[in-house]
Amino acid sequence: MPFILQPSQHDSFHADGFVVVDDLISPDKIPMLHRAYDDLFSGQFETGVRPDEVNWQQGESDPTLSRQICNGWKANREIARIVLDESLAKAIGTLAGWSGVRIMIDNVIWKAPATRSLGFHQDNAFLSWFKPGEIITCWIALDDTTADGGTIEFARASHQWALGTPEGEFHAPVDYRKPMREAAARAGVEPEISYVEVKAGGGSFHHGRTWHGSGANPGPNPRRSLVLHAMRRDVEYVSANFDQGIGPVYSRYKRLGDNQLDENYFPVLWSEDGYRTAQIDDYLS
Ligand SMILES: O=C(O)CCC(=O)C(=O)O
Repeated sequence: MPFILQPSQHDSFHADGFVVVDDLISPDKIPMLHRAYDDLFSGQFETGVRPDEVNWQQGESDPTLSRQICNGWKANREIARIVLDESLAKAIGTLAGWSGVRIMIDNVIWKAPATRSLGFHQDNAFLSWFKPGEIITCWIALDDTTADGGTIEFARASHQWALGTPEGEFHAPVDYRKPMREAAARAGVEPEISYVEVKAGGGSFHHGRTWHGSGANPGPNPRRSLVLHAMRRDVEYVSANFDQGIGPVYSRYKRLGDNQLDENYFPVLWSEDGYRTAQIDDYLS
């Protein structure tokens, strides 16, 4: 069933900078996504393509760090079926008022038991390599989540604070909320933290300026999430900023002759006029 946001959920998103939702994906998809996570983090790439960022591998990496891979969709079609979904992209487009939506990147995250935190950040702070450098994110829990199990957390209404520059560590900072607290102080507000506590398959949408991060997972259960970071269809490369944020990785897909993003690497998922990158369906079948 395609996912649809209700008007009250739009209102929450605009007031708070995020909205928590149930049933982004159906529960019967969860076991195969768990198997896809096992494959990706043990170096088995179903399509033969290595994801753009592989930040953790079984047997090689620190077991206390959160496992992270970016653009798992290129390596595994179970991941691709979720993050290239048209209805999630349409929900993002209607929340943002965009007439078309591309995937910027996905984020495949696995907080195993006894893993450390992920630092608070604003996504848009890493995006000056394209313009407009703005994204909206759909975060999907693949396990039931709890506040004390390292779920994602948001600083309410922090999308109204100033856009900062990238600061602090993403993986396992000593004080994972510190950059957010400093930003709150600059904004002159006391931060109010809200946790995404949902059943597997639920999750959230958040604005690219909303401060978010996640605490340690001290408990016995894994906390896996699949994240769709989406951009406007009409974005363009800004080559002067290719060394900023995650630009060094994703500028490698720039075409020689122009600043348009290539749909093979940043497919269009949904458009008001009905356009969607045609090759997606061949890829998924
Ligand atoms: O899943 C998480 O804990 C954080 C994800 C996140 O911050 C992101 O994808 O930008």
